[in-house]
Amino acid sequence: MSGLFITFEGPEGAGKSTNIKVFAQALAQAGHAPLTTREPGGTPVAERIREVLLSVHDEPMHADTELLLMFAARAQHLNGLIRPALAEGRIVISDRFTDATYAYQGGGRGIDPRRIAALETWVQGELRPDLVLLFDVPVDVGIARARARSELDRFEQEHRSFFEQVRNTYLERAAADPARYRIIDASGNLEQVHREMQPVIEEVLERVGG
Ligand code: Z5A
Repeated sequence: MSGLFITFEGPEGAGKSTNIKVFAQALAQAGHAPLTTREPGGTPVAERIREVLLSVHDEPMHADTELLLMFAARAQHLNGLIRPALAEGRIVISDRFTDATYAYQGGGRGIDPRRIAALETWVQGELRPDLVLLFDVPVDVGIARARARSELDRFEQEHRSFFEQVRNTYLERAAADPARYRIIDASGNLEQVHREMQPVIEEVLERVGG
């Protein structure tokens, strides 16, 4: 038995965390029991690694350290939570996954995507998300939403050009594999974004039956 692995991606402030709840609720109403989780994090050990990744430290974090910690957290998350849930046939919805590594560590920090691909194969084997919802929002809109919300973490303190690279990398990846990616225009109000998400909810329900 194998479930369905769905990821929510996008630049900061795109509304992933807000909309994942609506998406999961729609699946639950149709009789499913989706597991929602997030990266970096998702298990106690991976959440500890998340704290290190998001905190501001007295010394700058090297890009390689950041990359390896992302995959360390992912190995824990995959083996401790995602794979067992998929093996039970569940729908797993993760707020970010390896596309974020290509976008942030690859696009944003400039790490060669071949190095990311090597770690991806090592940690994940053949496992890739079945479906990626890419919440796309202009950088200024995303930054304004995130900044209005809370104190800035280590990533949120980056420059605008960093976030432009992140957004462009996401869009390039979606364009290269349209069968797996669904782009959601996340620039409108929440009601408009929910309408954008509706066809994807229907598509998922068709796939899982319900
Ligand atoms: N990261 C990485 O570098 N590499 C990796 O491999 C992985 C992650 C897995 C995780 O931080 C950071 O880790 C992330 C990338 C990096 N850093 N950044 N930037 P996080 O989980 O804390 O941050 P995030 O994933 O970016 O979450 P976010 O900033 O909260 O974005 P969001 O989940 O897409 O947005 P939200 O929380 O749903 O909404 C943000 C605010 O906007 C909130 O107040 C909402 O009420 C509001 N909102 C949302 N949608 C709308 C609409 N449509 N209209 C108006 N207001 C809205």
